[in-house]
Amino acid sequence: MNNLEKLIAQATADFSAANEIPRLEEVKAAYLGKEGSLTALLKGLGKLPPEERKAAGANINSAKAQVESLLTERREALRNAQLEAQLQASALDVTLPGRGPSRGSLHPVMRTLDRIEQLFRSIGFAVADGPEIETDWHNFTALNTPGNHPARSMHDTFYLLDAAGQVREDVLLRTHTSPVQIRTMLAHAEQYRHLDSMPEIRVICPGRVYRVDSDATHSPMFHQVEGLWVGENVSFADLKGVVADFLRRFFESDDLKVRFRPSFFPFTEPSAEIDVAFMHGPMEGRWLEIAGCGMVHPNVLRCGGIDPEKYTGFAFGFGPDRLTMLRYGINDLRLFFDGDLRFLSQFQ
Ligand code: 2NM
Repeated sequence: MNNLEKLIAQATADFSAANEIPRLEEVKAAYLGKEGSLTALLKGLGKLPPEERKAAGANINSAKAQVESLLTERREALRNAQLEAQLQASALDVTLPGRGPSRGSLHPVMRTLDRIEQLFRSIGFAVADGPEIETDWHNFTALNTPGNHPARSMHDTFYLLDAAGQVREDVLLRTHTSPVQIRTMLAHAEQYRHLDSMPEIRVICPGRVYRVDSDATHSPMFHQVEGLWVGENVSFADLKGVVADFLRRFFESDDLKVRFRPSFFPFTEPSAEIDVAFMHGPMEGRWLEIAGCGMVHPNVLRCGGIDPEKYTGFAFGFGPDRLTMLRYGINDLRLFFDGDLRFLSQFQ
């Protein structure tokens, strides 16, 4: 074997030893690069005696052509192998069953709302809703909440902006569903205005409400269900019966303890907090605050167009988010509103 044949044999061995294209390009430089062995041979031609130059030049160039074609061949082979590997890796198994659309499910809080509506409908309550963007009159004034009440401050309530970006004092995101009760009373009073007496109002108002508050137990948007029963001779005793009966049915437990603890709300007088205690399970014997209630304040009835000398009423408010947490043993309220399917799909 002459030197050029050895060089070609060595290049063949070096190229096939290079298993990736970048490595191959490095090896190429050792032959064809500026400092490469073939390049050096070509440069050395000038030092040969003139009569040998032509034949030597032809031999070197032929060797160079062979090395280049070996290189191209190897490059193609590596490229094909790479493509083949990629195709293998992303291969589709067409025999697998199709994925299809996944089936959604009701949000756990909506399941609770459905259940609450069903229970109240069964005792003759209607279900009403109303706007989430409210006037300050419906949300506060009509609910006997004075102008300087802290709930009216921008620290507690989301106010809307006008077109110039200035805070409007008169339009807000409702902080409770009570404005729906005001609207219900006004519509009812209007509907029966020509009669001596009107039929009773029995209504619950489930919906979203908004407050400036955010941590593990408070979300800036949460849910409420408020109830209202107005008629002649509606008493606190009726309130206790309706609420205690509802709670026992909601929690499917006859030995649930229910307690009414005196409290204050601007829109009711007298007012009470409602506590429950489970007589079995992990929360056994612990009092949990679960709702507020009271007899509707005469000023509120008047704002609803109803004569407080003739009619009385009771009202109550629950947090269905909390009821859902208790029912399913959930400890962080924010899980309800993150939209994480790993959480939500557990409530099929
Ligand atoms: C509560 C507690 C006490 C309530 C009062 C009214 C209205 F509009 F009839 F006056 N609706 N809801 C009320 C009363 C709500 O939630 C804790």
